[in-house]
Amino acid sequence: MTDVTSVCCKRLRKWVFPLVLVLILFIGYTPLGCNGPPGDGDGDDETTWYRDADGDRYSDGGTRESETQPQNYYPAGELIALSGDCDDDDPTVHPGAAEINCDGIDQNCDGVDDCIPVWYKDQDGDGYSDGTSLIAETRPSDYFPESDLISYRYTTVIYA
Ligand SMILES: [Ca+2]
Ligand SMILES: [Ca+2]
Ligand SMILES: [Ca+2]
Repeated sequence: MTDVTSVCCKRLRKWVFPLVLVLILFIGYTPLGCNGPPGDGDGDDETTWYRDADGDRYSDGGTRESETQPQNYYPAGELIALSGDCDDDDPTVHPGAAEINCDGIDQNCDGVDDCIPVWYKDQDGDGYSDGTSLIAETRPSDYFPESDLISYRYTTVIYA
């Protein structure tokens, strides 16, 4: 005669113990349990990443929260500034970049394209410049704008 209790215990050992083990492993890697390893998608290891699409190390201020590094996004420690890049498609444009005079592009992201007038030297006043030019806000003595001269040359440029 078969012992019912003994058969029942064997079945219990065969199915319940593996089931308990699977449950322990499952709970260990879900939000119900401990934090899983970085990159497991459970959201416990999310970092703020800052966008820098042109690689000039100035972010345009765009961010993402993610456990893994998205393309064109960097951690704060790898960037010079976390915002302020007014053209994140052009690495020559960012705060502190050298401004090119009056080219229609705001290289240093200060909100304006610097447009300082260029003056051409014509000391004797005959309408012909000797080729010396100067970039300054106000007209220096013996210098004239291009529109006032018959001829000018771009040989020498002096920044005031
Ligand atoms: Ca950038
Ligand atoms: Ca840029
Ligand atoms: Ca400019």
